[in-house]
Amino acid sequence: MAEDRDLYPSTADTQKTAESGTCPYETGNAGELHQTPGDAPTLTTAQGVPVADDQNTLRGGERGPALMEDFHFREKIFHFDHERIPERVVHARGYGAHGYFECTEAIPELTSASLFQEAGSKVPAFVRFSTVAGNKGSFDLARDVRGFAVKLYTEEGNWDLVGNNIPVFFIQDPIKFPDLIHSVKAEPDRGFPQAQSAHDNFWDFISLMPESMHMVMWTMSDRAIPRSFRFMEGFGVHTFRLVNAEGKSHFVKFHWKPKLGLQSVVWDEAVKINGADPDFHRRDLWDAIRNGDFPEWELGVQIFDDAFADKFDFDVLDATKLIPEEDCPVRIIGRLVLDRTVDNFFAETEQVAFCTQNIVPGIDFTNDPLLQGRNFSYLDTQTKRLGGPNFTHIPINAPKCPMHHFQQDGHMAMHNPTGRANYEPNSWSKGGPRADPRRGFKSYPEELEGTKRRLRPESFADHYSQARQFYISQTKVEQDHIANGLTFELSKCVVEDIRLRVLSHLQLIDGDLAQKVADGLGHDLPEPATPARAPVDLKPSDKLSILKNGPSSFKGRKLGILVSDGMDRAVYDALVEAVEAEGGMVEVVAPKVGGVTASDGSKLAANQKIDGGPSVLYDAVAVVVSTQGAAALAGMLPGKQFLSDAFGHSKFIAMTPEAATLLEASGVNGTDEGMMTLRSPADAPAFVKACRAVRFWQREA
Ligand code: HDE
Repeated sequence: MAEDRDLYPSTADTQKTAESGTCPYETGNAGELHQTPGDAPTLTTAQGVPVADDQNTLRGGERGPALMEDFHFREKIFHFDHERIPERVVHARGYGAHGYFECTEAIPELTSASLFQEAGSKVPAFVRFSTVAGNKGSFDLARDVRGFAVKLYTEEGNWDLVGNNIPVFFIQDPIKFPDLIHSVKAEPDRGFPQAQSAHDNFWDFISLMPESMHMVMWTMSDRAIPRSFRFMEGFGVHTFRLVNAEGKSHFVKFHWKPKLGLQSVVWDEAVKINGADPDFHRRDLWDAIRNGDFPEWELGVQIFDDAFADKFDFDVLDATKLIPEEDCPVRIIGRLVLDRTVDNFFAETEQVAFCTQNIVPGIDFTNDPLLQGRNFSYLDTQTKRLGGPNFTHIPINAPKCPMHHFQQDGHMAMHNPTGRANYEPNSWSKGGPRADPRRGFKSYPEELEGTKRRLRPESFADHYSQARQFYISQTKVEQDHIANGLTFELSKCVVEDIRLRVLSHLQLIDGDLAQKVADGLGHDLPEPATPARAPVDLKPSDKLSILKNGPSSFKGRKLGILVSDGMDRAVYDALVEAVEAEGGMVEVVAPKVGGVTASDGSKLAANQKIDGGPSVLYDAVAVVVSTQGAAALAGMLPGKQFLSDAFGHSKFIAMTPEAATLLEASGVNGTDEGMMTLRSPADAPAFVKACRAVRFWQREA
């Protein structure tokens, strides 16, 4: 039998044979690169034929023509030619990781969904974070919404919660989605700009779609430039239903809350990070998981009923509106932990197919029109992107619970049941699976009535009140960033009428904001827009601000330490110790990647050479240098920028006294409480404690 298995290995075994194994560089066995053929598995063609020479094509004569019969060459090139699949039409650039979801509070009174029945029960999860507008090869820190798509492999099928890091959306009706996306993507005649909304087409569309004003306030805020996927919230956006075993339904909104608190970067930093490390977010996720610092989110639910929905100021089916947490608190019922990086980016992150229609018994849709429209789009787009209806056979998409159905054949069919019965009902004795009304999915029997019409309900008409609520809920620093974001984006619009049209909407949101943006653009304020319904004043909500929900420690953050030859090793060691005690990370930046020699003669390896490790890559910075080292760095542009940028981005900065020359050369005049001197190792803990606040915002004011 064992021999049979070797002769006819399963698909999984075949895949294993093709694995190249662990990289010898990672294991420190770089010598393995020069293995003799006897040490490694024999290279074969896809048909399993052993290959004798993978360096040279088959030729007629030494300098003669290549021969068509070279099946190894043709197969290799043919497969390479077909390696790419279409990128996602939106959310093309993304990064995924594996983990699990654990129920921390059972809610059987609200839902029969299997994953919420018992505190402590776990299901596997796969999460893909993404940007929306940019192509697959664009940069991570575009000003954009981030996708937060979660696939939970439950005992009763896959549940996909395909959310974003912003709790509302631009549009109310799915028929406008192609227009929205066309407007934000590269303009069709010129093929640019890439991965940005700062252009005429986007703002032209937005200014003609007042329903987008609330979402625009979010995308112009620092929510659209998160520091890390690990420090951002996720939202299901739509109102869904939870249905319990008795068939009773409650409305629900889903929230993912990062355990590390919220944090974003500032715009100038985002622009520079995109140059310094276009993969900043994916690298951050990879590094954190590989370092065992597993990112974690709490799953929260806002539960409400028809009575709440009826007295709520807005329509709970309108995806451009949120329900403030102060009005309906978020109840924490679980946690999501990402603890495993992907093994193969294409197989997992690229081929994962999220579909909003993937729900499980105990969860149901509402009549949110956007959600209903999405239910069509996701299944449709996967069929095209992954080449046919059998994308559920791909391991990352396959449920991890038993599956029995009569779907068959099609391109690349991997599940091919044996036996005669492939229809239902049938009269064969073991005629295959049957529907089970006791445990099968049942749609909530919501009563429906109405006339068939194309319309936008009156209850969707207020487009400005929640936009204003968002703005007044922000700190002064955040409000300034929103004004700056709008000013920057609109200044990239060539057509003045578009800028003025946006200003006419901003006046309905907040007069001061409109004035600031008008001043920034150098325009007089135009007449305010005429709203379909006059906005009302809503109470501010602290939960809408990032800075009011920031971290309480430096955990998960990174300190960049700029060092030079002759540096004080003890000060450096004390910094590392203090950061690690806090759960943070340290990266060493040096004039040369080979590292430096400290004053005590010890060697310190560097993670980055100074021009590859600008301060924008770090949450806070320290400069531990000798007098000569400081003078040498003061003569290098990246050395000076390390400090001037950290200062300009309101970061906490610590320096040994010898760094004075560099500080002066960097053009930073004077010091403030966000800058500290490291006179001895004993000063390190106080500095790291100060870093818990992440930024010294007083400097910006
Ligand atoms: Fe999506 N969206 N979307 N979207 N969306 C896609 O599906 C669509 C919307 C979201 O990491 C596509 O597989 C329509 C809201 C995420 O693979 C596509 C409408 C929210 C992802 C699609 C919306 C999202 C997508 C493209 C308006 C937040 C990435 C590739 C009715 C709640 C998933 C794909 C991943 C991807 C359609 C609006 C989130 C074309 C028609 C609202 C996170 O099917």
